[in-house]
Amino acid sequence: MNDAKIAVDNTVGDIEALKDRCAAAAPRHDWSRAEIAELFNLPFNDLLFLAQQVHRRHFSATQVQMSTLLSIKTGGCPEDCGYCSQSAKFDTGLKAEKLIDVEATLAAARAAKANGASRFCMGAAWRNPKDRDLDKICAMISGVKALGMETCATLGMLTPEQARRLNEAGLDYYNHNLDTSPEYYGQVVTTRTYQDRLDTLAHVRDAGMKVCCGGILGLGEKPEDRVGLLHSLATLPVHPESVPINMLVQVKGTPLGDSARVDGIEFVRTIAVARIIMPKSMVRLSAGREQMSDELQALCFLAGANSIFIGEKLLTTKNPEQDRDQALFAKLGIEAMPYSTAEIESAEAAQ
Ligand code: SAM
Ligand code: DTB
Ligand code: SF4
Repeated sequence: MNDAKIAVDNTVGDIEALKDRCAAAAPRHDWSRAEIAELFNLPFNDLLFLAQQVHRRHFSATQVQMSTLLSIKTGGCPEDCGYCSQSAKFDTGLKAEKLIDVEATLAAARAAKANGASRFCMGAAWRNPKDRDLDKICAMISGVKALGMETCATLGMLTPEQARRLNEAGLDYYNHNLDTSPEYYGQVVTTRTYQDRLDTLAHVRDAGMKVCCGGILGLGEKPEDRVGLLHSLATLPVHPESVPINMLVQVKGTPLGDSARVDGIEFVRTIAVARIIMPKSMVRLSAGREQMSDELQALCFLAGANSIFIGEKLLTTKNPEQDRDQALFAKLGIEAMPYSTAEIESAEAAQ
């Protein structure tokens, strides 16, 4: 039994019937918080068995999609996200840098491809991009695309017109996280609202791009907030094709730098519930792998995570070294998901 059961106001009734619905159903967009809480509350082995069934229905159980991140504009951000090394409001010792050159970005993308990444994600520490920066960003996107990689960017809030320009330049995915539940969001970020995030996600979708949207565990949230985050994601009109689940990387100098670490089993449960309720989405085991044991990562893959970041750096913090990752993949029999498979599967996720 799970010791830390989540209180459910409105029980869903027959748990066996809920399990059957999860195992059989096409993607649903009408999940209730009570159903999601009941999934979190399942005995761990039942939850993982269910997640495996759902995972194997839609994906190869041994293939993992691999992306590499690059910070193209670092630090000095006007936002106050309580977890972030890049906010100008906190003294984290990070050196701010201007938007880098197109050629430097393409060199990093070539290196990432040579190391086995099929997707290249460019991140900028902005509240929102300025229109004048977008020319350079669009040149980066079309250059990376021309290398035969999928493209992803995370640049903050977008207007509909900016989203349209990025789509035209060949951007496949836009990453914009909801981070936590709507109720807890204001404890983590005060310089923008949950609705601001949802608005940008709608602009990305309307422009025709795929959505990469997830959250962070370890922000001091309650288990109910993890239910609330997954509920927000799974009730979007279209499920995000990519759902990053980050474990907080504690950064000294940020308000959340000393927060309590998330229990590993609770983290795995969150991955498993995400897999079950968004069955066709890539669930990404994102930040925090550096601090995880091989065994914890193996449980995350068993729970249905099928996408990761490779490369020794995330944006500003450490990711596992290549040798450690390669040894782990060899031990687990994991192989890189081919680019074409990832493309087809993400197109299906949107159905
Ligand atoms: N400025 C843009 C924005 O906030 O949308 C893009 C960059 S931001 C670094 C991308 C995402 O990284 C955040 O939304 C957050 O979910 C995640 N992130 C940032 N710092 C993190 C940390 N210390 N640990 C885990 N995830 C983190
Ligand atoms: C996401 O959800 N995780 C990635 C990506 N989207 C951009 C970012 C993780 C950042 C971790 C902290 C850092 O390296 O600065
Ligand atoms: Fe800025 Fe993004 Fe960091 Fe928030 S998460 S402070 S918006 S870079």
